[in-house]
Amino acid sequence: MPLQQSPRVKAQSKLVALFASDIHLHPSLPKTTDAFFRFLDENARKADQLYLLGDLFEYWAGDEDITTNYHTKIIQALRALSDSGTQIFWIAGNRDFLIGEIFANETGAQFLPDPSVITIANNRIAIAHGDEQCTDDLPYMAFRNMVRQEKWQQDFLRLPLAQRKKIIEGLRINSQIEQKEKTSEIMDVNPKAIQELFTNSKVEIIIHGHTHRPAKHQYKEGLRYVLPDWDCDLENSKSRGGWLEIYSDGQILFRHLNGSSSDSFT
Ligand SMILES: [Mn+2]
Repeated sequence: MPLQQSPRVKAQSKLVALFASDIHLHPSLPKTTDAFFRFLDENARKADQLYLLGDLFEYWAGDEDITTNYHTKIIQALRALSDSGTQIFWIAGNRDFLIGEIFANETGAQFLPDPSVITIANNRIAIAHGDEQCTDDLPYMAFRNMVRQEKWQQDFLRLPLAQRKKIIEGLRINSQIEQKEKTSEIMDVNPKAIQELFTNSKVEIIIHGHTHRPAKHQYKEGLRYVLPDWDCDLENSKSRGGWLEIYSDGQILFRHLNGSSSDSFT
């Protein structure tokens, strides 16, 4: 069998856009946080655009939380990136959908609806967090419908920040317990929801995260790229993470945290 070669990027082609999601930033994960800072400084600066497709934070209880030391550092790093000329686009995840105007103003990030259609290097691409396509998980979909309503969010954001954090912590523990009981199919995107996204948005490429199943899937409608989650704080040193890169000639590559690239994540 011939040795598989890492795909090469043609010299004349330019890095246009990067896509990352599910970094799950939290003060208890210092190595993951450092990897994200390196990504912003060393990689994202070379691109015209950075798309953050949800769950950048492990959770977000409201924009007042912006003033903690940990959050301030992240916001400054994002601001430095947008000031350097890289446009930052943002789609909310199921963990950080309460991020609001203050965050956008401080970082310079532009919020996009979920899903959105963008055009990069002549490719029409649908981008999404991915939770909306997990339609087999009925209890989650009901929860999502509730918390994505403006009225629910207004009421929730009226609670004191400490109380909000407590509620979210409780939800996280519950969802960890529930996830253990759900089958792996239920936790993945639904094939029909993906087909509808291809058809309704008239795209040949879908990029999303959320499922933590990094892969490149081929359909008759086109390609679906699933972004990895990040974790560099694992004891067994099996760090995971990475992002997708699109070049001006249309080439699409996965970039791993160690710098190597591949045509597919698996
Ligand atoms: Mn998610």
